[in-house]
Amino acid sequence: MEKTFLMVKPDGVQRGLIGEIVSRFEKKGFQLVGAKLMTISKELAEQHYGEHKERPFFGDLVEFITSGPVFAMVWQGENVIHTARQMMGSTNPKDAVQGTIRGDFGLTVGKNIIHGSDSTESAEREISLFFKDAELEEYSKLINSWIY
Ligand code: IDP
Repeated sequence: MEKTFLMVKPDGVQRGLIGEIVSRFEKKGFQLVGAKLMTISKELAEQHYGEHKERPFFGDLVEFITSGPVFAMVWQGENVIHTARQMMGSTNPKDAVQGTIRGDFGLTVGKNIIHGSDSTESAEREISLFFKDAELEEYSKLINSWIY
């Protein structure tokens, strides 16, 4: 089953949005297979956002993502990578449609509440950056037979 890496950023944690965000993915039918509250080191932040290291906002992005705890998660389900990105909304909350997480709760691109992997390759890379295999649970839920 497809897996993705999702993370409530420090602004989302501070604003008390962990429960709201987890709830949206649970209600959609996705299954949580790993989660932890953690503070990201500068090294991990630079690896995670490595593709943006030449961008002018890279320094601010690393500073922000390490500024307080994040809630890191792995979710699984059919088409979860793409669907989670749709549920998050556009990178800039001003363009994100209402009903999406960024559309409902965010105002600025620098504090856009949630991260989600954008491809199969980035999902695999990000899951292994943040989680050891032993931190991911494999379990079946009876409700899945009412979803699939
Ligand atoms: P994504 O988070 O929707 O995948 P990316 O383009 O991968 O978007 O950018 C990573 C993060 O960098 C964004 O979520 C946002 O917080 C931040 N970011 C992107 N563009 C800008 C910008 O122009 N100014 C400041 N921060 C930005």
